[in-house]
Amino acid sequence: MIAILGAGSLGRLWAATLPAGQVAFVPRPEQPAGQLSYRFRPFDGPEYQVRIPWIMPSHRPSLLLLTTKAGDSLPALASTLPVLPTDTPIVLLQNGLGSQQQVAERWPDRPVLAATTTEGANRPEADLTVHAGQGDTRVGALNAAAKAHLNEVVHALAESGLTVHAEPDILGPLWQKLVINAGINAFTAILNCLNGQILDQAFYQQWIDPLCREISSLLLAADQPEQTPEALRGQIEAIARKTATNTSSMRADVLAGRSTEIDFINGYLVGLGRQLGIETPVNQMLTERVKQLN
Ligand code: KPL
Repeated sequence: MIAILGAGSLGRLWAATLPAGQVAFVPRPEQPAGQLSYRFRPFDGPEYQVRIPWIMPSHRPSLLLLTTKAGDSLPALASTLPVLPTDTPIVLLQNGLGSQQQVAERWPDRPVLAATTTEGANRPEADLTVHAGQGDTRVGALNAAAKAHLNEVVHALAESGLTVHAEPDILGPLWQKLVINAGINAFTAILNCLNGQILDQAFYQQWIDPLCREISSLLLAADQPEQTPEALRGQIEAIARKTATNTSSMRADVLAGRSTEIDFINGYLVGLGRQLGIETPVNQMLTERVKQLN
């Protein structure tokens, strides 16, 4: 049984696609008993009703999949881990960077893995989850205790029918996704527009090259493969075009009055720059502007 902590769009996508009877949600303390029921629209089929039971983490799930927002990871795990067996693998599926390291540092003896996905899911209505775009999910160990669990975790998640790969070094794919989110999400939130619409806006045109120069220097200093600012801009714009009609997760958070993941995206890059002695004024400006939106 896979236990999912975090019943947002991605948590609901995994719950709906994993085989029925082999998946459950972990309840929040205030959650009523029973099951979570919602409509699910698969990528290429008609909508149907999904009913997912709640499970207490003490019931020995085969793995715990954390699908909360990055900023909720630590508090959500702090209330769940005391009753989760210590050898249960924990898979962190958060945007950005920083929250994964915080978890791995706080629970060094637990098997902690991280995942990153390009699957697209959204909730246009509170009880409807839509699998909006097919992608793939990469999973890798974050600490030594997790290495022995990697293959079994990939196998278990692949039962969903979604594409799942094992990654020997998950930091690389996490960085790749961070670059994309750093170059799209804040702009869509500040400009209050769809992903594809940032490309024609003067504010984006003004800041994208200096932003990519900052990220390029940070990648090098963080021992990631060298990427020129031009190459980074090309990657960001390819995804902005591919997801042109999407509302980014950050814009959706702002519109719904939720806190955003900016501290784990551009804000993470500001903190890293501070540690490494690299100036990051554009990341700083984007972080401040997004914080003013809440
Ligand atoms: O990951 C995304 C997000 O919205 O967080 C992108 C790639 C920008 C797609 O919307």
